[in-house]
Amino acid sequence: MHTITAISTPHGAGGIGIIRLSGDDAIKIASSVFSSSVKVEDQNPREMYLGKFEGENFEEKALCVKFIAPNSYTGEDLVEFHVHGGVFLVTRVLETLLKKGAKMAEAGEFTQRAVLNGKMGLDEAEGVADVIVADSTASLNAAYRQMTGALHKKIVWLQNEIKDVLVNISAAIDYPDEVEDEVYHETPDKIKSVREDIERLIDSHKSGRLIKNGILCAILGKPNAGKSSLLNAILGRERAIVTDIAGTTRDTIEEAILHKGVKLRFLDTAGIRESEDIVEKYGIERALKEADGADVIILLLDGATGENLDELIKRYSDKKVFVCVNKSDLVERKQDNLCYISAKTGDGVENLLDEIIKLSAVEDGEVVTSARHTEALVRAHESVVSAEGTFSQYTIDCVAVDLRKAWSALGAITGDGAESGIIEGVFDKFCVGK
Ligand SMILES: Nc1nc2c(ncn2[C@@H]2O[C@H](COP(=O)(O)OP(=O)(O)OP(=O)(O)O)[C@@H](O)[C@H]2O)c(=O)[nH]1
Ligand SMILES: [Mg+2]
Repeated sequence: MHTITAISTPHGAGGIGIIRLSGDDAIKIASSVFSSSVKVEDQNPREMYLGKFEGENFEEKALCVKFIAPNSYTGEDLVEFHVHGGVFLVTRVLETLLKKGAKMAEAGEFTQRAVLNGKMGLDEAEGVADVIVADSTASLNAAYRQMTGALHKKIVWLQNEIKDVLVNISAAIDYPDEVEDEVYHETPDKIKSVREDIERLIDSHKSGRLIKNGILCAILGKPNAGKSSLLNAILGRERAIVTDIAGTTRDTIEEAILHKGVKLRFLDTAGIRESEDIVEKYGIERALKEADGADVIILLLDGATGENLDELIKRYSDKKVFVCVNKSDLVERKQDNLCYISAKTGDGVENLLDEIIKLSAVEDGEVVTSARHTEALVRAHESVVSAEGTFSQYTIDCVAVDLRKAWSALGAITGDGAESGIIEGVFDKFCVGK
């Protein structure tokens, strides 16, 4: 493959800048610009050498490390230069390598080559991208597991199960007298077990999505219920304006925290009531609209006055709704069946956060965090369900057609047999240099 190059460290001044070269001419190009006590060709792979990088009208003291195919990130010959992390310098190094014949790498092209060279599956490459953008312990851990092949193994295992059934079916078609009974006996159970595993993976996406994107919680309630006070109590700082005037908050305010390694995003909203004030009306419309996109609704009641929020509970019946009575510090007689908090004293707030993060808890096994993977799993599921239906109604070779479809749908996850359009689409989202 032609040799590509890119700056792999972020754009900006830093301690070091790393420029990568990968492809057939990587060693040759590196050798033409870098000199040390040992020529690049003779250097030991994976060992750093201190030497001189010589560009047009400049020199730099640099470290060089080479990797020889297939033992590199891309599976090709790969060289990295570690230089001082000045924007001007790093860019000059890149320009030098381009002049020497390397081509500028596209976004994610190093990882794309790793996939094409069989160093990792498509899903593992997506895990790499997720590790880079992870912003919570939970999302980082999920991305790490995906990058190191946990989901990959599961998908390959499912594909092998399907392949086994397909082999049996073709044996049954070719030698009907010898194997057919056995196949008829075993096949439904095997297909059922594949279907159940796929269902579990699809279900895990509910938690996976929350782990990856954070759990969006909209705080809703009547004016003065204490919504902004609750946001401030959660953040531990005075982010939103709090007054005893009903209708203080107009615009929605979003802020995020990490609670026990999980990212929680909170939306403080305008208090819901009938209003003639045009600005407040807009605020209320916005509150309801943004809450429609939330994962969790925290319905806050004012414990000091008591009120009815049935209408809101009905509107969000398809979501996880936590109904909380605020201002517990003012409530004398508490009812057993209600959840009390106090935004003022902080009472019950930690408990509420604990309850919210339980939504992202994964029972066991692998968790699917990607919408692309879920979509492929849904397609695989449809075909497996159809195979089950076909098995009971028609001949066994029809089952094979459906199972082949399921096998291919699973392959789109790992990249095994995936069309090039799918693979390119995945790498569009990567950064240059990865
Ligand atoms: N005693 C007590 N007062 C509270 C508590 N939470 C909020 N308050 C008071 O209730 C009043 C309204 O609080 P806000 O946080 O502004 O209420 P809000 O729901 O954001 O109101 P709007 O923005 O108008 O919709 C303020 O005077 C707060 O100090 C609480 O837990 N205990
Ligand atoms: Mg408010």
